Amino acid sequence: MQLNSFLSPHENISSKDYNSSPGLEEGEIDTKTTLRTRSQSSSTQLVVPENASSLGYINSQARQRTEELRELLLTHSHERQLVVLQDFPDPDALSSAWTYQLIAQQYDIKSDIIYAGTLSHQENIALVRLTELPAQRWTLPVLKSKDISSYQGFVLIDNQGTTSQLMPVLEQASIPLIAVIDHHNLQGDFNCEFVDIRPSIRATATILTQYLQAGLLPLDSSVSHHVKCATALMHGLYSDTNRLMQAKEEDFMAAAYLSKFYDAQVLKAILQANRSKLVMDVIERSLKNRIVQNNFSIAGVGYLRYDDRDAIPQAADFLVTEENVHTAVVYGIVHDEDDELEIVIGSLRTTKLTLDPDEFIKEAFGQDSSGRFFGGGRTGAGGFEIPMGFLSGSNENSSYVKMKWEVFDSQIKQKLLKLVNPKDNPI
Ligand SMILES: [Mn+2]
Repeated sequence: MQLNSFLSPHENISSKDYNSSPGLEEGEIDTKTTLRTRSQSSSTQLVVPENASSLGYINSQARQRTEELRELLLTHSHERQLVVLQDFPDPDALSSAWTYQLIAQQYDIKSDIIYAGTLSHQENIALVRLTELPAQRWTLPVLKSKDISSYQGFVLIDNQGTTSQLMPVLEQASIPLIAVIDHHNLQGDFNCEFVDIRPSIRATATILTQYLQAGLLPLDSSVSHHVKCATALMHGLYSDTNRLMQAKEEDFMAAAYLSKFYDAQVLKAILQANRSKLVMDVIERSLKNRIVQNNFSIAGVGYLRYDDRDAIPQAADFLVTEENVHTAVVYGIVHDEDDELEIVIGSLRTTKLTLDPDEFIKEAFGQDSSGRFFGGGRTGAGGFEIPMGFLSGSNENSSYVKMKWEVFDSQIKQKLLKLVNPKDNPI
């Protein structure tokens, strides 16, 4: 596939093309002297730096986190790091990771952005191609074939390690987790040097943009990869906030800053990427199979290829637009022909303000034997992945294949309907 060849693990477009601009001198932004608070100080109060015209507004919490990150990067300068994304990275993850990579370069930290799954959403593929975003696909066998001992640590961005297959291998190799930067609800305790998890923010791209604004890497519109990175961040912000409709003040502030650097033409081209026929087919199946109860629309779409995995959230996006539906859940069995692996993958989309996707998914599916949840979420959206264990793997016998789907389909439906149907179990 074109995509895979573009993202061949042997290809490394991450380092040599980007000349880092000179690093800021330490203490160049002195929060104590250059900031004036508008009113009584509080951790979320907006503060206006003197150079606000060029950097925009950032609140004191963001500024403090930035200072902590600066310290961290100084401590780790000259090291090599891995930036680990969820298996199916979205624009928010991809753009945030790239921004981190560019920031870290200022401190002579060389990082590789990796993910184990695939890019399957047409917009994500367009984003990576059009901005030459330096993410690399490292499947499990690729990771195992690498000498990862040359990395002194890894960083999780837009995820907390629960959605990456690479985690166990990194843990086994004793590569330390150095930082977590995310906006999803907290999914565990982290014993690492830097944690910036802010669920009140709608996109990780906002958090990374704040680091830029606070001076970790001032963008320059005459630098081509700065423009591309700003475009990627804008796309990340757009897609995680439902085209800014769910954006909050800080997200708008970040978008305002990025608006001075991004390339509107490129963003338009990314957003206009067409759906593949396979995605259309999955949407069709979701429409045919959906059941609507109590304003929930639930649809199982059967089997789909690994590369088409992103058709599931797109089908959920579509189902939630139906009149009288506030929440859509779409799921299917995704199979990876190379690894003979099968996994149930699902997506939830909701427009109901009082429904917390994170809580809903955790409540519906519970935890596995090691206490791990099958998924979680953020505002308006959530996802889950349920391993199929012994039942995983393809089978020639078509009635067996059909039966296996029916078993999983009814089990998932039953768990969802328990929450959806208030007669049985009010939420
Ligand atoms: Mn995100």
